[in-house]
Amino acid sequence: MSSINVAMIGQGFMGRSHSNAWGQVAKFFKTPAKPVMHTVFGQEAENPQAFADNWGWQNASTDWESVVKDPKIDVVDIVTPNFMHAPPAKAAIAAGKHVACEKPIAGTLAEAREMAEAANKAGVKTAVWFCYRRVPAVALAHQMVKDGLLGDILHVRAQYLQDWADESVPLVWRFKKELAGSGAHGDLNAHIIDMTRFVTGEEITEISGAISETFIKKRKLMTGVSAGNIAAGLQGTEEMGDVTVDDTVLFLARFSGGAVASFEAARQATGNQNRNGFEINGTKGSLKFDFERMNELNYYDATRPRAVQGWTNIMCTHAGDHPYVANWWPDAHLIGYEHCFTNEAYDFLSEIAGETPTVPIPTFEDAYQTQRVLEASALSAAEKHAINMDDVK
Ligand code: SOE
Repeated sequence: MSSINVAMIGQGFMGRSHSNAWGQVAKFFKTPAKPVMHTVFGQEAENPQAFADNWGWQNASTDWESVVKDPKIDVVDIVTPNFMHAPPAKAAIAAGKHVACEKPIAGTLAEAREMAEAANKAGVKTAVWFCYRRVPAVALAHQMVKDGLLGDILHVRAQYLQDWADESVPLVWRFKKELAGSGAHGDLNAHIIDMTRFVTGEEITEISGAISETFIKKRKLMTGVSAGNIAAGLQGTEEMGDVTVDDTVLFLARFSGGAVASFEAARQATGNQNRNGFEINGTKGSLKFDFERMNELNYYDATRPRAVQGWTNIMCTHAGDHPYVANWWPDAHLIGYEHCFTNEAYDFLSEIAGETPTVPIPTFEDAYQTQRVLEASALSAAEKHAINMDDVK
């Protein structure tokens, strides 16, 4: 089997999930080429050598510019905070590399546009890690809508609720505008915008009624380098710093097929850990998904005789029937968060090799469309009126 050299720019939470994916993918999937974990970049203070040793990268570097230009590298994978997506992505594209990048594609719409344009012009393959597309239940929902099981889609509700209300959560980069671009909006709404665009197969055409709020305005300053990992229990000092991004953003939307939609991203939805999901109602039926029960998809078939209609809880764990499942464990043994990244690494390797991925890849162009929706919603919140997506480029 041929091999393909991967370099990863950044570390932290996503660096760990991507390293795991690159390390696992050829063990569980029949990949067209074997990914070699060639080089990882990290800042000196992050100790990239220790990260490389732990995760199986062959080399560590503190100079991302030389890494992305290295002729030995085929794929550049970017997992830095959002403000640092565009510089390595554009440099890698200019060097003719295929590029995978964490979401949201960029901190600003202008950067997202430049990245998409550069990739289109260079003709390299790109992917943005909207990992929830690769949950088998979400990929199944996409297929069910495509197969017409929901009929015409009339109504979409999407929410991404997290519980970061506790003030012990320190001032990680996700709370700083200059590093993240926005808060819950780019971090969480980006996922549910992508997921609903993916499942419905439609574009968002209009945004209205957006509300943006920052409830927790100060958090404890952190010591040391942020691993960006709330769950690891980062420590804060007694000194406080300003939160400069939103923590709650709601908005309404209209899809190209005419459906109306609501989106909610909230960081202080106490009691919701990673409650990321949707409900989609169509003329022939409905679907419900909640990541906190990620192996399940709820389906309501409204074409059945009224007397026997009811919600069906589909366990998406059947190797022969559900996307990706056959590559993991025997039927019914469930998968988790990290599997979505490995599924995605497989799809990107397939795409690079000219094979059809299991479900479509969110390319830079695709992620730029999601970023336009984020921008339109931010405009609607600031200007307090509806925004036609044609006016947001
Ligand atoms: C933090 O809010 C975070 O890790 C996001 O950045 C991820 O994209 C999300 O899926 C889980 O939460």
